[in-house]
Amino acid sequence: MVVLAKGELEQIALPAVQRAAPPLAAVPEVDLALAAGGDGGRAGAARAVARACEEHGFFKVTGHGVPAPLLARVEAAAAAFFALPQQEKEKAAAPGGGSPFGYASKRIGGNGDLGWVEYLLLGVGAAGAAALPGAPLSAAPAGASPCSFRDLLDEYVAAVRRMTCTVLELMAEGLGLEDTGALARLVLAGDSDSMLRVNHYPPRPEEPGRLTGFGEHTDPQIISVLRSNDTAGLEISLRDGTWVAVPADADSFFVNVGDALQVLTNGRFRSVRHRVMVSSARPRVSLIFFGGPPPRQRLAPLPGLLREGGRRRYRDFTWREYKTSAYRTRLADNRLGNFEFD
Ligand code: GA4
Repeated sequence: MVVLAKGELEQIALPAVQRAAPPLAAVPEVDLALAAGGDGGRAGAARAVARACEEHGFFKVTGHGVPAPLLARVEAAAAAFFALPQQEKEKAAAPGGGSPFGYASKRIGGNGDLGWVEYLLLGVGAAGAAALPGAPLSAAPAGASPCSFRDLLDEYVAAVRRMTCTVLELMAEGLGLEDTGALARLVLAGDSDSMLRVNHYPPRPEEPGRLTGFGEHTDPQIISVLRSNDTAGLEISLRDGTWVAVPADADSFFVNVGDALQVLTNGRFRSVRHRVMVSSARPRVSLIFFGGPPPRQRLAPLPGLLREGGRRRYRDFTWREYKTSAYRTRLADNRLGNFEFD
C-alpha cells in the first residue's frame, strides 16, 4: 500500500488528466523471430524499426525470445516484494548520499516530482550483478521461487539486455550504419550505465478518475525496454502532442527511444514523451531496462549519419555530463534543450 503524508495526495492528484486518452490505433510492431529468419525478414525489420523510431520513438517487440516462465517468475517475485510490510520494503531504500538506487514510494527523482507509484531502482552494469541495497532483496520474498529476487532480476536483465542488443543492431541497420554493432556495444560495455526499474502502481478502486502514476517525461538513456503485467496505463505523446494510450500486452516488450539515442542519431530518431496513468482496479507492475552508455562516452552523431555539409544539432558532451544535468531537472522538463545549438 502506498502511504501518503497529509497533503501529498492533493499534490499528486493535481497533474491528473481527466479525459481518457484514445488508444494508439496502430502500435508499430517488430517481430524479432521474423527478423532472425531469412527471406529479407531482417532488412524489413530494420526498416520498420527505423521508421517507428523516426515517427514515434516507440514500438512493440514480439518474438523476443525472453522465456515466458522467467517473465512469470519475475512478475510474481515483484508482486511479492511490493506486498511486504512497508518497513520491510524501506530496508531496501536508497542509502542516501545522492544515490537514486533502492526502494522508494511516491517520490520520483530528487526534485519534487510525485506519482502514485512505488518502485525499486537498480544499477545493472553490463559486468553483471545488480548494484542494490541488500536486505530484503537477497532474501526470497514470500511466494517467490527458491532463488532470491535479486538473482531473478539478474537473470531477467541478462535476457533483456541480449534482446536489447538485437534491437540496437536492427536500429543501426535501419539507419544504414556501416558499423552495425555501434549502438549495441555502448550497452554491452563493462562500464555501461544501465539500470532496471521495477514499478508498482497500486490500484484505486475506491476513487474513480485518472491519477498520475508517473508523470510525462522522456528517458535520458539510449533505449528503454519495458514489460508490464496485463494492466493498462502507459501513454505516449505523438509528434503533434496528442496523448494516446498503449493497450496492455503482457506477452510483448515496448521500446522507447531515449534522449541519448536522439543525440547519437542527430535528431533522426526522437525520444518519446510518455507517462503512466492510474485508473484501474488492478495493480500495474512494470519492469524497465534502461540501456545507458559508459559515463565517459561522448554523445555525438554516429559516423555516417552526418552527410557532407550536414549540421550538428547538439553540442559535444559526455553521458556523464548529460546525466548530471538531467538529474537536476524536473520530470517533465525538456532536458535536451540545454544541449542544442541555436
Ligand atoms: C526517467 C527515466 C528513469 O526512470 C530514471 C528517472 C530518474 C529517477 O527516477 O531518478 C529521473 C528521470 C528518469 C529523469 C529526470 C530526473 C531523473 C527523475 C527525475 C526527475 C531512473 C532516469 O534515469 O531518468
